[in-house]
Amino acid sequence: MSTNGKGRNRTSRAKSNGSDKVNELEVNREDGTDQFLTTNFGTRVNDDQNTLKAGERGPSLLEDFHFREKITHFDHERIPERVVHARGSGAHGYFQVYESLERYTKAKFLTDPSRKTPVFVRFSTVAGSRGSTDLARDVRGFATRFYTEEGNFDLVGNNIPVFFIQDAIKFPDVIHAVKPEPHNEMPQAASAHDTFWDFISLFPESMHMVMWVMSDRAIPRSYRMMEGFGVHTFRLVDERGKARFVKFHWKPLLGVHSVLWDEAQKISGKDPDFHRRDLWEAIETGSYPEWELGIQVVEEKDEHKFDFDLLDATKIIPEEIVPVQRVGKLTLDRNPDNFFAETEQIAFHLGNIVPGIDFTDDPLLQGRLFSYLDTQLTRLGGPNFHEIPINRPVAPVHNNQRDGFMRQTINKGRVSYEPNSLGGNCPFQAAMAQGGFASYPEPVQGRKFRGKTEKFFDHFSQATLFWNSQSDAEKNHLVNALRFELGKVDVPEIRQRMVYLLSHVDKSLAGRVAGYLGIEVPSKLEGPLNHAVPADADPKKYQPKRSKATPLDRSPALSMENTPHDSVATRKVAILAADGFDEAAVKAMTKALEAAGAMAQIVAPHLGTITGNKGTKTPVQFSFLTGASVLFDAVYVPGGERSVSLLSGNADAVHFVNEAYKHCKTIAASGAGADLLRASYIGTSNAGTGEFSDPGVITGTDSGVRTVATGFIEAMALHRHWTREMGSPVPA
Ligand code: HDE
Repeated sequence: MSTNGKGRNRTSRAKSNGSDKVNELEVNREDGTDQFLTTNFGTRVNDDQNTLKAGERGPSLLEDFHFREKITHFDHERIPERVVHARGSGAHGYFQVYESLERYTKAKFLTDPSRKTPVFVRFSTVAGSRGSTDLARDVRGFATRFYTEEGNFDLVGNNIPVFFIQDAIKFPDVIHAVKPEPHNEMPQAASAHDTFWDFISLFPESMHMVMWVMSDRAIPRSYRMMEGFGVHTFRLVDERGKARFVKFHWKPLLGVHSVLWDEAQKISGKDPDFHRRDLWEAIETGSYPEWELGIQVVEEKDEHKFDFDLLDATKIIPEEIVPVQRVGKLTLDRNPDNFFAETEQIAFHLGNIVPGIDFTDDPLLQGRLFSYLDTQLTRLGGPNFHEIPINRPVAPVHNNQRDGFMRQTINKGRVSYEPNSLGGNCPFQAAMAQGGFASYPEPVQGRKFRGKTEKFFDHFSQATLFWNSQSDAEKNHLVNALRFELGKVDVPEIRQRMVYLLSHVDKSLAGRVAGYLGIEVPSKLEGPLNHAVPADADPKKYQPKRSKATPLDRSPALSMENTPHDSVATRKVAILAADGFDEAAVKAMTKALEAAGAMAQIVAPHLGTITGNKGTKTPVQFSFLTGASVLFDAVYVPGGERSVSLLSGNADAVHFVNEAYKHCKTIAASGAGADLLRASYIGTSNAGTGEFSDPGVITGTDSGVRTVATGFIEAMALHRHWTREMGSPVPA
């Protein structure tokens, strides 16, 4: 079967160099350069400016086939957006395993280190519509398709390792609760509203996930600086048929970093495409995003040795208990040619699996296995979405599935059933030795049952573990996130129930949130804690129970503080300058930053060029109108008396510095540049001494700019200087 005639029917394939999918897509690419404009059926168009009319001022004619084709196609350009994860962005790349994992799995892409397996990754937010901001407080989707020689494998994960619910049957409920409220469709892309917190306050099962979503993880600095998680426990199966449990992780080589909530809200206005642009630009400039694939492997005999159930998607396996082995690398190196054709039409599905990997009975995973295929029927308009170029595997496809809307394959022969004698019983089944997928023969027994086993009811131990593992700054951010979110809730009873639930995670956390909301933490509330109880069940059985044996007080791996803080690669630095800036200092600073992998851009009072102290005209990338501190990681102010005096008298320039300071970013100044810092809040914060002792504020002379650059780069690698938040709040 083929729409391209080339390659797809190959039964033996040359080894991949990572470009299999690139080549496979080639036949579908269209480029109008130097070509005539035609109709969809190839007739060259002579007039694309005027409709065909009866008479010079007469009515349009039905006969105008070109007009009707053009408008009809336009009328049908939109398809339904994804019901969740509608807002997203993606890229192509490849995956390569470091060394054979044959000790765990027979999956070829995990056992052949010489092979570069093509991938497509789509990142997303969950709740917002297609056009919503990238910077919403939300979980991020991290969905990876591996186009392996044995078929597509889709690892459809998130940037948070747990989920709100344990059973797929609650998914419509949690999503309805978080989506804009149905009567007025507000708010967009935000969980800060009554229906979400109403649901959560009645549903303690979500509390671990709530801790993560209220943490800075939900406002990443970049898709390139997020972890990814398969969330569920899966299985790896080796050549002999032995299975082990596995959790999948993606570890970003740039570390895990986030922005502040105030910053996120401002970015949403200044550049709602911030993450999309960041990913696009990184790839265009050759700074290819990279992640290592991590696996946590658990022997089958150890299935029950944990104080939580491996099938419960609201739990992690702490890395301190089962270490993450880094086994391969994912690199994203090519932007899509067309957003709709590739990023929008990709249809991920957990059921896209290859021999050597298998499912578990996690009831969330089991439900997802149904949902992903089902949803594409509506979104992509019928059962043939697998033929869309981005969805086609690089492995050959032969089966007896036929027809349906938009069928593209021209199946040859009279046989479309099996068994058959007329077609030599082709296509034929593959034995396991020939790569046939055979489900892992997991023993299953028991009676039909709707319910949960006991370990599933420990809703708080890991929520507390997460809280205990956060740094002071992270705790403050989490508290503020809850204050913000619950502060947007109107119904007092919902706030009450929420602070009560929080008190089961940590009393000080609950107290700090309640204090801000101006309420008491209730010592008891009427009714059960968990309201998600079957009609005939005993509510007592459904109430949360903390596990008695908590093996860990804290897990350092859960704190972003412990992520690598040693690189400024791909970080964006704003150089604030105006006419008269010190050219030599800017040149030396730019050189040092670029050598460290960072990117420097000039922000000035106007666009075009500014003239340095040696008379050189220098291009400006942003003005204070088109740029903003929230779009940068750090700020440098070079000397040059005139430049600094112009900037010090410019309220936008002073605001730029104040805001960067408020958001705990690294700020450097050389020579007279320090005067701009003195004109900002930083000056007053130093009690008028004119000296700068704040963490992350680096000053020096213009001639000594190399020393300034060294300190600047070291401080910037720390990402942020959170201790500044502990002082008095900066007015910006
Ligand atoms: Fe999804 N989810 N999900 N989800 N999910 C979809 O599939 C669903 C869940 C995730 O970039 C939908 O194609 C159910 C967990 C990502 O295209 C839909 C349940 C995790 C994406 C769907 C979950 C995810 C989706 C909507 C509870 C992390 C975006 C459009 C059982 C492990 C993929 C679509 C992309 C998308 C259903 C829970 C991740 C409706 C029923 C847990 C990254 O099928």
